[in-house]
Amino acid sequence: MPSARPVPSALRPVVAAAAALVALALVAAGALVSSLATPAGALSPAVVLTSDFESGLDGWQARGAASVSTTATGARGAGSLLVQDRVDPWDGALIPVTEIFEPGTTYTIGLWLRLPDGAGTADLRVSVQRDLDGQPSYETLTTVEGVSSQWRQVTATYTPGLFDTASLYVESVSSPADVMVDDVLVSGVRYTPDLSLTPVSDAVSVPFGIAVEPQDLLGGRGDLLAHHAEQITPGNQMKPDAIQPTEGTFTFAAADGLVDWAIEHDMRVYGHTLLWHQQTPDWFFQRDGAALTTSAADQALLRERLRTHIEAVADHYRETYGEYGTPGNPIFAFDVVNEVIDESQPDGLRRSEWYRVLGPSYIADAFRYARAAFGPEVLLFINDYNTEYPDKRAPYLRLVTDLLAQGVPVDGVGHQLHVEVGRSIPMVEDTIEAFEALDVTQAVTELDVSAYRDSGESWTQPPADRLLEQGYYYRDMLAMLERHASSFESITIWGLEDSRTWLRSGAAPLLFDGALQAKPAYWGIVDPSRIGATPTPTPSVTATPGVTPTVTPTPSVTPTPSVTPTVTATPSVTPTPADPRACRVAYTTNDWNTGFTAGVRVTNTGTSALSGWTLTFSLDGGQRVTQGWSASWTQSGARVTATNAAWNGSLAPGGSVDIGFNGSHTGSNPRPTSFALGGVPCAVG
Ligand code: 9MR
Repeated sequence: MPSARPVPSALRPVVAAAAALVALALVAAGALVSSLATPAGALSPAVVLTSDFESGLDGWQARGAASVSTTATGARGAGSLLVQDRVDPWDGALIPVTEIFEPGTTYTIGLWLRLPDGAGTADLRVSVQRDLDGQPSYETLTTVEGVSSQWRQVTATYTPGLFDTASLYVESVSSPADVMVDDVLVSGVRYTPDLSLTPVSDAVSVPFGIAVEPQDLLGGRGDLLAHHAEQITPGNQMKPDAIQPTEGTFTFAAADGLVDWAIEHDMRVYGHTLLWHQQTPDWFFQRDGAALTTSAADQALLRERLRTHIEAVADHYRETYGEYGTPGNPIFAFDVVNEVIDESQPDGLRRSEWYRVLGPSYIADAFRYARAAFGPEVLLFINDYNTEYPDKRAPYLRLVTDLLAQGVPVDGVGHQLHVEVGRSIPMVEDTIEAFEALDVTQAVTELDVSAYRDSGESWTQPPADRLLEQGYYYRDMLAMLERHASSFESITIWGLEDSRTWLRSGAAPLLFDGALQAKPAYWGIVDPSRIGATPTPTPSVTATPGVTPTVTPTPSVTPTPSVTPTVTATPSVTPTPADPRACRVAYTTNDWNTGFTAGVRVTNTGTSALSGWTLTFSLDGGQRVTQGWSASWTQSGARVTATNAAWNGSLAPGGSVDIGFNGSHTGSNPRPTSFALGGVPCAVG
């Protein structure tokens, strides 16, 4: 089956280079790595575009104010494309790809870039403009920093969403320097999922959902989604910036595309989100361009904007699909407020613009407006991340308890569960149990499990043993959630397949790889026997050295009891005469562009109980701790100190405590290499 449109006859395939690019695309998609993956059938890589500029412009044109011509100097052969007369960063060179690209197919784009001699350096971008229903969208495929007069080879992958017209282009971040382009080669691969696999929704007793973007509905991705999920959450399309970019202008097209698809596939929709501190346009918090104050008039204005926004969303979906709770309308739940907790604040509430202008009252108001607008059939959720950590759990629980006591219509509590392999599952269960005491339902709203334990790890694809470990983690997490199934309205995973995660490349946090094939993570949920038993006992078992020598059972060979005492004597097994003050630290992080969440598990591997402890380590890459939990955190230069909270100071031999923090970094996030507990160096790992 051809994976993309035929190569225009004018374009000559460059077979070796194409094969290399396709191989790259497959590695990026994980197709060559996951040993448990069903073979990625029906892969049909095809070169869809080549331009070597040796006999003309090969269909390339000027974009914006620029002019284009060919030069005699090529990256490898003779000839390249020269872009001149640029004024703005978006002026450049483009090639129309309307007839070349197909929505939902994954393309690998390779090209060479440089600046002319003497032009200094510039940060360049390879981008795509897609126009749909008269609305342009601009997507950066890759940014190439510091391009000089040396040729640089660039590779990017890209999966277009729907478009009426589309163009591939080269631009810059800011400099209008002249640019040279050569040897452009684009190949496409259409991946085909295995639809004979058991749907995840059949294996999970709670309604199972996946968060999606419009690209996830197309081609093989759409087939995969329809096969495994029974509800979707729009990843970005229902956020305030998507729905009301300027005051009074409502744009529902992208969100409606997702809802229409859900209806066609008999699925429910979980709405996300009516209020957030991110992805909310500035105009919400301004009057005539100036920041709103806390005056009664400004407070009334912001409250009115909140009410208007919520009503507009509710009215739109009622008018379009019928009353909520009737068969035509699939929206059954909505995140009303997202991420309003900040455990480092005395009142536990985030200091957002909402809070600055309105104080804490906006939360109850949002729920009341939502109930009035949506009616009783839509479940109203509060949603947050890191809710498993005790320091976050406490203010979350307090807030929901207070809201319920005031009669505020909160129906459900969401736990995002953006975690990494190894984050404590018992801690998650403790949070679930804490909320089971309240009159609310619960949902896992954004589960994903990064394969990276910390920011020191980096790879194109996780090693096979880590993917297996991730499979065990999903298995254990879902098994725990199943024990609480009656407390849950739904369980949603934040993304369909690894190539489209919000996490950094290589995190591979989802159930399917970029080639749409099942990973061990899928089998961990659907049929754990396919990934075998956990190979080694979990580290906490080894923490009690006195217990280890129960290697005794050999006596069956010689039943004479006299043999036994010699067995017990194996003192060499017991680690050196018990150290009263030994410790071990496991440090994991979940990274994004400029920030990270770190989980730190401290285990007392010594023989004496601690009452009160202090952990020290260094962040040597300029990282800053922005917010910590389950300990009192301070930072001086690179040195970070965490001192126990009032409730977790006692640490028995073999006992562990989980603490953590959010941090910022500026591009690199090296992990700390040494930790000390009360000044005593700890084992790491
Ligand atoms: O998945 C979303 C990603 O595409 C956006 O760039 C990002 C912007 O803030 O938001 C992501 O979704 C977030 C969700 O809305 C709330 N919880 C955290 C999610 C991951 O950042």
